[in-house]
Amino acid sequence: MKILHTSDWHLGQHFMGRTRQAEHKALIEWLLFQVQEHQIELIILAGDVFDTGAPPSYARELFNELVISLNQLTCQLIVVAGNHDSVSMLNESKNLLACLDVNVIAKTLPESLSEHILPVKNKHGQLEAIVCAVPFIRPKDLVSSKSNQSETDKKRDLLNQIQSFYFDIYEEALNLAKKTNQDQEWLDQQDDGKRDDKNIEIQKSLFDLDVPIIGTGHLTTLGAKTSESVRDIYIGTLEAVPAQAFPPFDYLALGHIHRAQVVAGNDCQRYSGSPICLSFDELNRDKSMVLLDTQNMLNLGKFKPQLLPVPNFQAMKTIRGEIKDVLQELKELVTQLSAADDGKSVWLEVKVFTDAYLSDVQKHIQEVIQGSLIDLLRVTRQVKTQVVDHSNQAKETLSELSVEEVFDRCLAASTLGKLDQTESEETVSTEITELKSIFTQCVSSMQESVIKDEEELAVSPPKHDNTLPNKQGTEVVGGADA
Ligand SMILES: [Mn+2]
Repeated sequence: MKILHTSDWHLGQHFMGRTRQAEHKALIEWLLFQVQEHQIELIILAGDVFDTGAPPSYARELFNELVISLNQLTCQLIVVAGNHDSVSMLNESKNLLACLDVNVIAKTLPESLSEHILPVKNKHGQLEAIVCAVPFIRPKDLVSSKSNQSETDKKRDLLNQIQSFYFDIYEEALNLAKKTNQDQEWLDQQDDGKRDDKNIEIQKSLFDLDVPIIGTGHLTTLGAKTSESVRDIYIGTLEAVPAQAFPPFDYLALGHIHRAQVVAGNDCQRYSGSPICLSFDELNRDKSMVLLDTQNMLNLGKFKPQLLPVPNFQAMKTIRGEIKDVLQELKELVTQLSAADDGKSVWLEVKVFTDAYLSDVQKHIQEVIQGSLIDLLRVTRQVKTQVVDHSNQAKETLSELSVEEVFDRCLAASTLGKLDQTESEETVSTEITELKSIFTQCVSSMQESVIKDEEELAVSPPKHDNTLPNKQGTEVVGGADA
């Protein structure tokens, strides 16, 4: 049986003012062709089906049409929710979709693990795989947070909870696989006596041995390479889950990271990546889906994942450099496009290294691309004199600098200070001013509370009753945490 792993479709994405409707439509058409071509019987969509919790109607319509077409092709679909998906929105049609061979798992249910275990049968009703369908984990679904826990303890607790959740599901899946093995043994015993050969053969094949167990997840694993469009997700305070936290699935179908990659060097733990570029920094990376064949399990004892390259449905390009080089490259691109004469547009991002104002730069670019098929989506500028001179700072020590000076240095070193941004310079300078004023307020309120503490210590007699809450102290701790 052929199984396809994909993720991060982000149906309904609005990309810098452009719709992805045409691309997603083309993607689904391509996918349906692949289903027929490779006789795919199951698709696992590992989260972020939709870009938002309230996707536009056309995105829902596309998804519904896909469901109908897959059903006609007797291809099953398993969808787990990602961090972009709304649990309630996906659950709305869960029961309806179940009638069409689509399993939707939107929420982690530690109290009913069996909900996450999906036996997958082929067209002939034989068990081919067991899928442990785990969506994006929201910590409140797993843990009840304890008060007075340090960040480190919280992280450790959460990681343990995630790990046990995965292992509990895996164990349940193993039991299901074992149960089918026991049934197999029982059938083997029947072989000794007289039996109806044909019937036994059919029954035996129903309980195939060594059924592969496939896991899913929508999270960041340690060391995974992200891209601009990936919204950082923290499961509570946990920024990444180590690969060792997962049970030994025969295949782990991951979502969330848009660059296709294997995890921890294991060919059978993979991010399929998004099928279309969701940000400019995903360009020049081949987009693909992962094809699995349960036949591999019988022949090799493990899966041998194959990549299905996804065609590019919308040309996108980034041009970067000094303004004169950028303009030159643009002119060449305009000539190329008019020669190709296929009516296909190019979505363009320009990064200029310059000290000039952005509006001037934009004007020059617009002049060159006017009337062409180039659709300019974003211009950013990188200030040439950005390299910070550290020579004078080398001899400085922290104690020589004021608190405000340290903060200014931090700002200068941050992305805000680097001015490589989409917003105008005015927005950025307003942001910097605001940040500085918030920082000054924080510092002065901290200084005030320190003074108050010192005054209290000087005035009040030594404490006798330790059980009395110290309001002042609580506030200081709260302030430091925030
Ligand atoms: Mn995503």
